[in-house]
Amino acid sequence: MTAAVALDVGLVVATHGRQAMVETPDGQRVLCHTRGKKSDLVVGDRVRWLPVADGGVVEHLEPRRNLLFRQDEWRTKSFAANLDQLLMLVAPEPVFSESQLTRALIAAAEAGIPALIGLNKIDLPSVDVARERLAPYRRMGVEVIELALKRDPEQARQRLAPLLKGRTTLVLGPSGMGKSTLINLVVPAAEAQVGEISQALNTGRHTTTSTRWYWLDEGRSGALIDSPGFQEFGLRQVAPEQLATLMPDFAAALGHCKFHNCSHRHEPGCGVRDAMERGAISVSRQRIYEELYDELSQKRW
Ligand SMILES: Nc1nc2c(ncn2[C@@H]2O[C@H](COP(=O)(O)OP(=O)(O)O)[C@@H](O)[C@H]2O)c(=O)[nH]1
Ligand SMILES: [Mg+2]
Ligand SMILES: [Zn+2]
Repeated sequence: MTAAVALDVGLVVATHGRQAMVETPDGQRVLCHTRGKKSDLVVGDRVRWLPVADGGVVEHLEPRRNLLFRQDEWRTKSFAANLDQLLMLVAPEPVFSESQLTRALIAAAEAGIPALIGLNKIDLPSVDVARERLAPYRRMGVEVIELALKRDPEQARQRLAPLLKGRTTLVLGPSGMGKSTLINLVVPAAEAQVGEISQALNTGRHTTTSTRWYWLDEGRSGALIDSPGFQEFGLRQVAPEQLATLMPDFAAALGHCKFHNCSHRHEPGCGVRDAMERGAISVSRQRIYEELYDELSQKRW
């Protein structure tokens, strides 16, 4: 028997510096320290830990099923691990960035994590513009869930319940889209769940600077992870040649290019450009592809 087998298993529900709040299978929470200078643990990690006088020490990280992260030029920022799905929340107002949406979807595709889009605030008159902007995403097979989290919470709850049930879902979205409204709607005693963690980890109760794990049900079968908003969403983990394979509308047009290493930008006999001309790929998605291709082709310092 190896030493690891004798250790207790646990789920990381919050991290702060070199500390991690680890939840045991029976729901106890233990404040653990990590060994080494810096903790690489993220919310959703499965670990093995050892009880010590004032809590625990994380000894071992179990292999991750997946990890959602952004890779900016200078640093990697992990969102969470072992996810069943990503829910990208957007709204007509404030106007969301389609580039950010696409970047998040590409990062999820690269990590092998299914993604859904939640369109919130459908009670606003500007919703038609937002629907129009999301039409290409629907066409390429991304499910778009229409919600009015504040205006029609009952409808929202009914719509979301079957999608969230029994799964671990990371909720991402720029600020102002309704993430807090969503958490408060579907998570029982949301404030209490994070209040305890914040107190133990010594982080402010209302800060949105840390990632939080919320159980959806008493049986602890489904969970939401709330993550702070982001400004940049770097995708340096993706090679430019890989981009089209991670964008479903582009991927559907692959396999017909004259050149096997076609960048789908200016080569003759390009199947992707044919698809663009047929209107199968939206103009905004073309623009985002170009922008990303350039960005990812730039040499790192
Ligand atoms: N019109 C409208 N406003 C909403 C709806 N849901 C949330 N909001 C508002 O949008 C604002 C941002 O919501 P919040 O949950 O704090 O967003 P967060 O920044 O993503 O956490 C708040 O003023 C909410 O009241 C909705 O269904 N309709
Ligand atoms: Mg919020
Ligand atoms: Zn091509």
